[in-house]
Amino acid sequence: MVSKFNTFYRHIIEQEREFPEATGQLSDLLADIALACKVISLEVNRAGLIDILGFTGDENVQGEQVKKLDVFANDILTNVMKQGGHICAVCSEEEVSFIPIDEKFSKNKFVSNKYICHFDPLDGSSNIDVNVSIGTIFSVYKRITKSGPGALEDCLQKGYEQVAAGYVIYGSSTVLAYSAGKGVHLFTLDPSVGEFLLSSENVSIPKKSRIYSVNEGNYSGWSEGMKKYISHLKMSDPETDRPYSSRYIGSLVADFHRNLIYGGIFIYPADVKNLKGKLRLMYEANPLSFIVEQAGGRSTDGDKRILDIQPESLHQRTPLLIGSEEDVLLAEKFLKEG
Ligand code: P6P
Repeated sequence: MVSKFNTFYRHIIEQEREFPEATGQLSDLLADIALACKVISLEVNRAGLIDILGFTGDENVQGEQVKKLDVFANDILTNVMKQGGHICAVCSEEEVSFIPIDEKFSKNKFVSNKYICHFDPLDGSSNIDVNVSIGTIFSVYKRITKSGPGALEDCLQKGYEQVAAGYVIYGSSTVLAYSAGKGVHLFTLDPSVGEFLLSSENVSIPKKSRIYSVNEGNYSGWSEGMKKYISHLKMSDPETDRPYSSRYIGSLVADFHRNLIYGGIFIYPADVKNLKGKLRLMYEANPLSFIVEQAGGRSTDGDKRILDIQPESLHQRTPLLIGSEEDVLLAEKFLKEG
């Protein structure tokens, strides 16, 4: 339980003071992201009331029907980032390529655009029309190139290079989770004052759980090892807390957030339809892996640590096993044994 009243901005400023070299730009950048997500939260919560539901008729780079709220969230985040002046490139799951941003967008010439951001502006958007929780996922890296607009090399860094990452879940309440490398902290939006208020500090994920989260509709396309692992979880053995409970919302941020708090393993493995898995490395796997490791959990593709994967392209996909450390280790063992 949190004993002190604190806002997201005050919290990141306090964290900033622990980094002597901090210039305050990362704090401002994170505050910009929180601002954009407050606006998105307002729209998501009004979506049922105004004619923003339904399809724009367009398709995104993933070939998925784009919902109007996806477009709205993408535009808000991109524009807030551009105006903030702290970044040299924006990479969005909704955009075919990265958006380079030159210093000219910086209102204050002394603000160097030394970061880059990756976003999944509204993950789980297929659930918008049925009032299931959806979310924004974000990831921040320091640029590699020295100045001017960002380049592709700035955008294709390994996940362990992230300086901050987090997500906002638009559910029964709007909750922001982030880490800047010193633990995972949760904030709940108080719409009456328009502030994210600290609700949990230094969140840690239970080392072992009784919850697994996977789309069992893909069972026939799984590897033998994956089939054996899920069957193992379903067997009755009180000594090893089995059978596990199956919980699958179909909205990654919602499934991840539940597992972060209660413990659990989320798996989206490779299958015959998705040979590289379905989830995106840069927009989903890396930021959530940063968070889960900061919370004491584990995240791999079944073989390699997600944060160690060298990205080859912006939209590349990866199998993902993420959550409670002991559960992920056991799942890896089944997958490797086949
Ligand atoms: P499936 C939503 O489209 C998403 O990207 C994630 O939020 C979610 O975990 C996954 O896809 C669900 O995929 O194939 O189970 O519907």
